[in-house]
Amino acid sequence: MDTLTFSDSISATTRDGVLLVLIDNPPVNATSLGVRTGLMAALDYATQDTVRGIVITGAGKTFVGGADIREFGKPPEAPFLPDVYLRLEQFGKPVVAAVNGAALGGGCELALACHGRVASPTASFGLPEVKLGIVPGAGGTQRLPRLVGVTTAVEMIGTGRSVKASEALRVGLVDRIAPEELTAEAIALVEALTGKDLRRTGELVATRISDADIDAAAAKILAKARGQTAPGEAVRLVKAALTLPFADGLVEERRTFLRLRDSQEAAALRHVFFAERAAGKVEALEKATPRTIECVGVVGTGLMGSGIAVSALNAGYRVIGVEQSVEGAAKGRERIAGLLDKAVQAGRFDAAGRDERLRRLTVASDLGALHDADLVIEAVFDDFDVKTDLFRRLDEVVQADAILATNTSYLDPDAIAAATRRPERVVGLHFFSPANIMRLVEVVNCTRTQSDVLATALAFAKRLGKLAIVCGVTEGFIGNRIFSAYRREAEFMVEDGALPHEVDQAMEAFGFPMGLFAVSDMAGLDIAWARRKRQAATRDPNARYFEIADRLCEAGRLGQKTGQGWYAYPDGKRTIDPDVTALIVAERARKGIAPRSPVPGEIVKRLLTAMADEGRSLLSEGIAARASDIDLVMINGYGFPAHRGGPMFAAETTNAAAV
Ligand code: 3H9
Repeated sequence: MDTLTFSDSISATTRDGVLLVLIDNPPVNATSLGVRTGLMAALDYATQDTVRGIVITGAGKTFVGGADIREFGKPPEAPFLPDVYLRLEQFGKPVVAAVNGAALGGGCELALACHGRVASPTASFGLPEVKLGIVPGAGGTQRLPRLVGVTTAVEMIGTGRSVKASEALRVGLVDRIAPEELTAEAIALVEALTGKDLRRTGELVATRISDADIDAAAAKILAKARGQTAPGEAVRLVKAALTLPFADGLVEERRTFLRLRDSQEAAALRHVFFAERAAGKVEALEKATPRTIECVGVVGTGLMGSGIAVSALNAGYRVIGVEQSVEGAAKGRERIAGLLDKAVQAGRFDAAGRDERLRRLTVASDLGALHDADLVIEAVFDDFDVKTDLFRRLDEVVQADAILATNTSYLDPDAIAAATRRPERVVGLHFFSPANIMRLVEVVNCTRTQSDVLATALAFAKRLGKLAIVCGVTEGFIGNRIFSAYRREAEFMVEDGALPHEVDQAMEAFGFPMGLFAVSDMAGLDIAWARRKRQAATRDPNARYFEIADRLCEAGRLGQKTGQGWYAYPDGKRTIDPDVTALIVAERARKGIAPRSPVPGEIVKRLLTAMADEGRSLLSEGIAARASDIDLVMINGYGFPAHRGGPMFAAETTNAAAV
């Protein structure tokens, strides 16, 4: 069979008069210039009488991962993607997409422009553009609602959620799933369509549903947008598919796409996208081979431990939980089963999936049960003596090549490792609560951690579906150190003249889901108070110290759980409390501080600067490998708005006066 070459990334063969077009543009077959010109050339070729129709598929495991994000900083070059797809849709012979893997963004739009779609069982479809701060720009907002209805389209495009092949079939996004012979099924569909009126997606009429239904779907998305522009624009464009002729809808979509593509929000989210890819690459580990992990031990099955256990069960591991008593073990098992039940209710898997996971779980009451574990994660009370004693005992019961991981938040993992006979097999795995939901894990490379142990911890976190960020040993690791700097600066601002709710409102307007003082109230003020008391003896007496938090705790205001903290909570609703304001005013006077109200933009600027300064210290100390790792930690663990790019990115780029 002769191969035709249409560009550097588009080739084709013919079978039974059908042109089989292959998009081969590694790593993800993005629609770079060569793909666009090649598709145009393939369409030119297919006008010949000998060609009956076209099947388009992708090389490798991806169909098409979308537009080439690396081209976004440059002026667009013709042929433009919407024009390629429009020509394809208007083509006089059947064009069928054989979707062999992920069809995302421009890849999904390609499939939408075809006259038929056949998917492999592993295919997925999505328009994730809002996650990049943009909207689909090659017809997605106009074709998807015409194909699957406005409500589904609003939800998919507004959130950027992908759907698997089975859901795509259910909503009408694909015509068939081909369990085995994808190309043969696609050719069969070309044959079935030959000689018939072709179903051109752009010519369909989007089913009208009530405005109330659309608004309800849109409201859900906008409530989560937290000041991000793209989701609202996406919703507006999908709604336009109901009222505007297709051609006008495309013009409006393209205009919006180009405007958003050049926005600060899109630049920030592109930074996040590439930061995530960079985080997985750890220079020192290129030659290290991860060890095989089959069985994971989790010591302590409280809130954190049960979440870790569920994560490991979801990833297919055998899990052995350990508690101190038979009753504790029974309760631990119940807690884990409860989390699995919740996942079933949320539709993540079915009851059979839960039962299968439970069969891989043992919860025991003695450490000896961990004899077979390849990796043991401790999630016990964050106390140095408790942890070192546990590690000493673990050292005795586990195999010589088993890895020991500590989930400590603040203790020194090097000191914990030193309690064992093999500190080189100890690593930190700092999960965030709830561990079965939160995506971030700080993987702590302790001073003596062996490189294959670190590589194993990273591979393990990746298999859990987590975003793993490697960091060195320091109190609080990356996240809590930046968070402490953020909190310290916020507190100093309160002393200097701002009120807690003003700080919170400024950060919420910036995009945090909750301001810092509101978060403290939710978490409880007593934990930090206890830490301050522990550190009192070693604190530098000349360092600036914020006493207002101590005064609140002394007054029994420990946060939401006591009904009062930085705020009051009559009927559970957060309200500004004049007593707190009075206390702040009195403390300022006692310290001789002349208060000054912050000027607009000052709160955000000072807090970003404090975070970025601490970030630079982490970099110079070698605790974090790159600034973008710090951004990812704060976005995924501390609610920093992704569309601001993280503290390091934002401090460089945010115009404080504009926020
Ligand atoms: C769009 O389509 C706009 C249109 O509506 C309008 C146009 C007019 N471009 O994730 P991985 C690189 S916007 C360039 O580890 P996986 C990535 O950087 C786009 N590069 O692989 C990495 O490079 P490196 C909408 C891309 O197998 C390598 O590929 N599409 C792109 O785990 C491997 O990536 C999206 O947002 C790209 N579009 O997952 C989809 N995508 O090795 C974004 C990836 O140098 N992509 N790279 O670090 C994904 O979700 C995943 O990459 C995918 C593969 C699921 C495709």
